[in-house]
Amino acid sequence: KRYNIAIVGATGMVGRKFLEVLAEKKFPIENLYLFASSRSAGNEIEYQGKKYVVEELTEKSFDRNIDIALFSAGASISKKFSPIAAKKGVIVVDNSSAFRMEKDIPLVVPEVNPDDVEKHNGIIANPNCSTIQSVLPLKALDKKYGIKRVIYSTYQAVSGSGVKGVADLQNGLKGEEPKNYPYPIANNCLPHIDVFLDNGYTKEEIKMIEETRKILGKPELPVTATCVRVPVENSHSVSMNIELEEDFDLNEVFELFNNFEGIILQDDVQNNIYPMPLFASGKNEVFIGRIRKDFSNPNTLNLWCVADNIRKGAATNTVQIAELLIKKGLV
Ligand code: 11C
Repeated sequence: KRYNIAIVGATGMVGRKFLEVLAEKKFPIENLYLFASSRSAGNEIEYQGKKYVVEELTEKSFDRNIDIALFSAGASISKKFSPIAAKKGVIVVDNSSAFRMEKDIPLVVPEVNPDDVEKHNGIIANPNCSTIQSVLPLKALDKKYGIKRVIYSTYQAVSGSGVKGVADLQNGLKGEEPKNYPYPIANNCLPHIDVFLDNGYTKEEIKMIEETRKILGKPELPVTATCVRVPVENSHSVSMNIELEEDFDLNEVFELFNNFEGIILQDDVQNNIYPMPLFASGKNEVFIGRIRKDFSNPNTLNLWCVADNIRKGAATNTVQIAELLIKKGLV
């Protein structure tokens, strides 16, 4: 069987990556519809040798027989158009933050909580990029030992801010003033991702905390985060300090990660083997390394987790959710 697929935000960084990933995975597409704002309408995009004209997204866009719509056009577009699409029988997989924390909307990472898709009411949310990569190792550990507390420190690439972030880094390296960030990102680090909230945290940090709890199904899990933008073009890195409910054996932990779908273990420090953003870029997996005991606290370990934020952190995970819907016969 083949499916009618729509992409909302088709001309953006993630929208284009959707197409790349769909093609790589040979996703069974019957008809493909590309939507964007009026500014991009009329542009042509090639998919598997055929040219498609980008249409302006309107309330009538979903008056066709569309099975699944992949949205990545920002939270306000998702808030307005996802319910319209869902009402017309389209299953929306939404990459924005619009619905992630809504009780009746599943927030899914297919390797971690695949069964949550079954509870959907027309909309499924794709988590924040830095959350997605982090919950894979957490799930592997939680199944075996139980997780007690998590401390995240992130090193996030400028592609997380879209083309404007990448331009700030590239132009900043040539000496130009920043246009997207409040300070230069070239040769700098900004402990500031998304807006600051009244409690002193950024929204990105709160997203990581709340989304982790929801995906793992542990609403009370103590989690804290410091999110930092670094002068790296693509792929986010996360330093994770994880306290477990019980003692663990490091070799057993290596084994757990080796056998967990979607994780690639890169941990051989004698030979300088550890994950790095430069080499994770272009890949769909989550890379884990630098696994070691935290001697300052019982039952605690440190690890370093790297993934392509536009692939596993966005497009790949969204397409995997669409594949999961098919696999489970939900579409
Ligand atoms: C960043 N994590 O790196 C953000 C981008 O909630 O989907 C993704 C924002 C989101 O800036």
